[in-house]
Amino acid sequence: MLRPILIHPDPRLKKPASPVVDLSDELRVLASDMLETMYDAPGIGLAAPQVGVLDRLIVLDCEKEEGATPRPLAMFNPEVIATSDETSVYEEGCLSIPDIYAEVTRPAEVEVAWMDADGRAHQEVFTGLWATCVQHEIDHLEGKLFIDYLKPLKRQMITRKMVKLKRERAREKA
Ligand code: K1U
Ligand code: ZN
Repeated sequence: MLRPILIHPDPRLKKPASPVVDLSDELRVLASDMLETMYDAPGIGLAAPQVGVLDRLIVLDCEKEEGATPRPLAMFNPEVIATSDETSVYEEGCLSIPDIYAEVTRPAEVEVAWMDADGRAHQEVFTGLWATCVQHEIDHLEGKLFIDYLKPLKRQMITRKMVKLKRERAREKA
């Protein structure tokens, strides 16, 4: 089932999410819905707070090249356990901030630990777009958006644009 994606500004996008303690079927359904919603958007990642659920769950698949084998990942309680000193700059976007892109500098490599939908523990080093995306998604779990890395004036301009967009969308719906 597709879930509606919250648009910034929304208080649910600014709150830290809670650790997942019990892996319930409800959470497995949420992970599957989030992957469906991410592919439909289309996007390469999605965090539970973006669909209004304040649990520490993210999904991602950065194999976006034509003909690449999909690699859908659902990560419960993801944690960055190591970062490289080397950084990389990527023009990021966000499904909660449509049609806005800006350069963000982050560690080029990150080691992430997480639990899968069956409760199995994983640990992996991510590089390239995977590293950028997994950090962007884990930020969502802390209530942090990529625009929080920008200068305040730029951030304010983007937020005003989003307020206008939300007003227009609400008017279209009525
Ligand atoms: O978290 C999100 O809102 C999803 C976001 C993830 C992301 C993108 C770029 C850098 C870091 C994190 C997106 O997926 S935005 C859409 C997007 O990047 C994309 C869409 C279709 C094809 C390829 C990329
Ligand atoms: Zn985002």
